[in-house]
Amino acid sequence: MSAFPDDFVWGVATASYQIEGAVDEDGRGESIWDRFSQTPGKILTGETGDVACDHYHRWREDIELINELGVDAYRFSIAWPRVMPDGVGELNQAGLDFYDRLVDGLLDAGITPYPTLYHWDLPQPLEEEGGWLNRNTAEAFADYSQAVVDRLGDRVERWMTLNEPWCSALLGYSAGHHAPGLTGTENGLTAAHHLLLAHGLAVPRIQDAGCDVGIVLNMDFMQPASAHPADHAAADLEDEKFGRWFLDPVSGRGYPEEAVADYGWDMAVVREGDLDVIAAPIDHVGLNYYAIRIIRSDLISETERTEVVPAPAEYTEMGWVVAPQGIVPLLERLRDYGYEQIYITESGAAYPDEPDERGYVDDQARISYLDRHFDAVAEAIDRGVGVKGYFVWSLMDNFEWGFGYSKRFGLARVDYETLERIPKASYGWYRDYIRSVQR
Ligand code: IFM
Repeated sequence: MSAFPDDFVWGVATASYQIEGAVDEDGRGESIWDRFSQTPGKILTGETGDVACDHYHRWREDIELINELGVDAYRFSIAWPRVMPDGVGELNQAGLDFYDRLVDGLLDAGITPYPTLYHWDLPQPLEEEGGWLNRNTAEAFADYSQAVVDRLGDRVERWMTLNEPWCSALLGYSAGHHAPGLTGTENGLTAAHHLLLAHGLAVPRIQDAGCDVGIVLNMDFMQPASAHPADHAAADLEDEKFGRWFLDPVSGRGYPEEAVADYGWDMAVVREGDLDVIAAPIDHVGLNYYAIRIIRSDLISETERTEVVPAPAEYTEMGWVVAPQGIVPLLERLRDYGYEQIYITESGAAYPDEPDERGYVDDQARISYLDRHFDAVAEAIDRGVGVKGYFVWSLMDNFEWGFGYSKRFGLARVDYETLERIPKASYGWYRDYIRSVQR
């Protein structure tokens, strides 16, 4: 018998800038990712999301692709600059119309829409005012969210505010690997706080419209390299700086103290009442899970390590460690924090797919990855975790941020010359898997 309950939601996920293209059409404004990807040297391959998968024009075909997969739900994101080109003020009705048609098309096909309001494509005019370093951006996000929910909330029940704010803040404003490409720890932490504030301000607005809302956090399981207490302490600290930096404040626990001390953060941007706003009760939480990280303390030498964890045997093309079991403690933590409605909002893998002459990819490695991760989630459910759904990343190959189109996560291959979508072996496998567990 399947461990997955009858109402378990099987889905696939994408994000606006990664698939839509049509960056200049129908009144869409510029986003920080347009600016960043068009700046020489920022994207490994020199590519942009100008065309991407051309989903903006091919959305009907994509709904077909989702429908034939037999999933219950589709997670996508709304492009803020398509809906509100300046980031504040006037709405672009043509942009809203696009998502309106998409939602109706999904519902007609019996697929439940799970939109995310922010998957990294901030309107460039807001960046000119400081972007996420500017507290006003948080207010702007709440206004934008309300405008979208006012239009779609009669048909969309479940919303996500932010996708992976760690990436927006730390990769975008601290490491410079993502748009807008700024650097400095202080910048990253300021951006993180304003992102969290944006989430907290948007939550009651969305709930007041009668909808459910949550946030999507990325978490890796931090595996100590050995039984040595120093490795354990290093893993705990890394965990605080990554997943818990966002999970704890959202859950009413404030910022993790050891990480605050380690950063030497003065918290000057945290105003009175902010932490209460950020802790606004949410209806569900999304976990994006890809890998574990093996953490070694640099305070001890190799000879001091006993009971060493074996070196990882398996990696994806991103260089991420394949470790399905790592999802279980993360899910148990979410349960222990009091969450009863948990979604795996992303999980999947990039592999060096090799198409045959017809473009077909026999991606057994991806099938094995998914199969083992589904088993791990089933185990977490057996242990009493309220996992309600699983969205595979991704429906189709797409623009993988700083890596351009060089990394492929799709269940369907995209031929970037013709923009044809060609289902891979994993697409058929996932379809059959869903049928088998739903029987
Ligand atoms: O492609 C990304 C997605 O946009 C956010 N989560 C991780 C994926 C793979 O890197």
